[in-house]
Amino acid sequence: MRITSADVVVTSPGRNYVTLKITTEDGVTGLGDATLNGRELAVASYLRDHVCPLLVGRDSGRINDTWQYLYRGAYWRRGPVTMASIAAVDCALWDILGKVTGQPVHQLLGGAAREGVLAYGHASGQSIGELLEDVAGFLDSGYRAVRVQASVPGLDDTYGLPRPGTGPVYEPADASLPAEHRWHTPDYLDFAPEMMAAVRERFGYGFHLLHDVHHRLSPLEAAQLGKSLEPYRMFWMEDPTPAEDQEAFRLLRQHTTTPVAVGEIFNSIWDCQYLISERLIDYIRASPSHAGGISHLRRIFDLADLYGVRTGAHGAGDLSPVSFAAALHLDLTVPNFGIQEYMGHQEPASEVFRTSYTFEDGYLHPGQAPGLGVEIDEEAAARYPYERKYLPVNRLADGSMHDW
Ligand code: CS2
Ligand code: MG
Repeated sequence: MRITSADVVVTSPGRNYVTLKITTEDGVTGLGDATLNGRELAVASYLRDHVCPLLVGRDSGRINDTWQYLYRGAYWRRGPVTMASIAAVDCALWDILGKVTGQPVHQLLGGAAREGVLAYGHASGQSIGELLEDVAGFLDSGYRAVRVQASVPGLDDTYGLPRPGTGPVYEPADASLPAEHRWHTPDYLDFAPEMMAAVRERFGYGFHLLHDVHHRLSPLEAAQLGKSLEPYRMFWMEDPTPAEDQEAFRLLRQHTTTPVAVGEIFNSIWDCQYLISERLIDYIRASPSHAGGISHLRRIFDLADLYGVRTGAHGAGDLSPVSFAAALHLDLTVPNFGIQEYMGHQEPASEVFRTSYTFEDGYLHPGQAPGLGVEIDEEAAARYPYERKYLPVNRLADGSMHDW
């Protein structure tokens, strides 16, 4: 069907989201998430000013050709802004195809390969005691997998912890300037095993235990961490060391059997290729909204399957319900599914995004609604105007910039 319009909706129901809405001549609409946390307007402009004019008049059903047209036609390839833009177009076109055919996207992808999508929740605490209480809540709610993050004694701000009184938000986004956090790796390396020991001692080994290191260690420090966590049978340690230095992951493999998950900041199959083909990771974390959409993420997941790497799609709250739903449709269908992050979206996101996915007994399901199963209420979206926000930055005690 011919595309008649493509519009970008920027809204901030609890946090900033950028959503692409494509409409066809028959009035069928499709949605794609184009949110790049902390740099949202760059993608909104890339779409509005450069991509949307190219979409009008194109056949909405030619998803593959549109992907190649936008990727090759840009000349300047890859990168978070370009690939988030292409991702939004791709997901919106899959959404339209589902609505036109009356099929949920997971059926268009060949149908379910499992009954449900294993989810992991985010437990956190300003202390180990507080963390344990939070873990108990997730286990009582039926979660079979829990990520744990706790405040590191001596460090004011640690990744993954809501600031008191801000609800589940832990990626504090300050309109003026990025919050400056302090980091000290030795304190963290001492604390992490203590945290995991406390969790296992209290709750045992009957659930999956995950942890996000969030890019902060050197390769050798990451190897030390992995070794120290082996007694606690981690499902994974995530982003143990910055993934630009991909050969460095071989050092981790030489020293520890703790599984490694990487990839939420990857935006193309070429970012993932070496770590996957060298079997240097166990889970690939790429997401539909950052890595070129359903079409491209499907290729990444298929490449991973060749090398025994399983999926672990990123699902933080700054990926909108549209991206989250797209991930669930892929999760349901790929042979090498691993786990799905489920941070949830803080209110009033549900005023703007009406979703069809469900969570029950530790498993998610995208539902049977045609397309992705998410609709946007543009009147509600207009009630939450964009506010410039930044992710925090990290500095060491001497003031050197570090990785947040
Ligand atoms: C984190 C993210 O959920 C995760 O694994 O790494 O919350 C990340 O901090 C945000 O997506 C950054 O915008
Ligand atoms: Mg992460």
